[in-house]
Amino acid sequence: MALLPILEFPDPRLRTIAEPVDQVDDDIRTLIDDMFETMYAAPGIGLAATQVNVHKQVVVMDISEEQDDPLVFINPKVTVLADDTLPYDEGCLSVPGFYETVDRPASIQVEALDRHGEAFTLEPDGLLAVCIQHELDHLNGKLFVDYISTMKRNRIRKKLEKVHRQRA
Ligand code: QAP
Ligand code: CO
Repeated sequence: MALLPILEFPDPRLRTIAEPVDQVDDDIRTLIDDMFETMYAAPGIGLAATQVNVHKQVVVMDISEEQDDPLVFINPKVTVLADDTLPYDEGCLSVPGFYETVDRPASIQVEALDRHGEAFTLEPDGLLAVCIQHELDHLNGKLFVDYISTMKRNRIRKKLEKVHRQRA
């Protein structure tokens, strides 16, 4: 197992479009295990491979209080089922310390492969629905800060750039 470094906004590598996984093999399962270790250590509730600079369509998630309900989504596809939306105060391991309200579709269906390459379908609601859409955005190079005003996004960018300078 390994802790992986997490890319932070405004790192341009977070804008990379992830490739589909063509074979769910042991290398992918090792990536998944390392992503869970990294997410649980943070701690976080969701992590996309993009955030650890691996540009494959792999997402791990666990929204349970006890961190005992790991979910894996490989090559996920989201279908919007209805036009109702849910506002949620979102954060992101790649935008540490900042939270903003984002509106997303509330009723969705998700199709994906699990860690054995088996297809499954979910109709999540609430936080799970929000989190899956947030993580799928990462695979498409998109961040939650893209949904807020340019002024707010630039303020966050400047503050994080300052943190990164002071770290260096
Ligand atoms: C995505 O986010 C998410 O700012 C997952 O300092 C979050 O795990 C989707 C985290 C909320 C929907 C709603 C954030 C940890 C973790 C921080 C996370 C921080 C430390 C964020
Ligand atoms: Co995120």
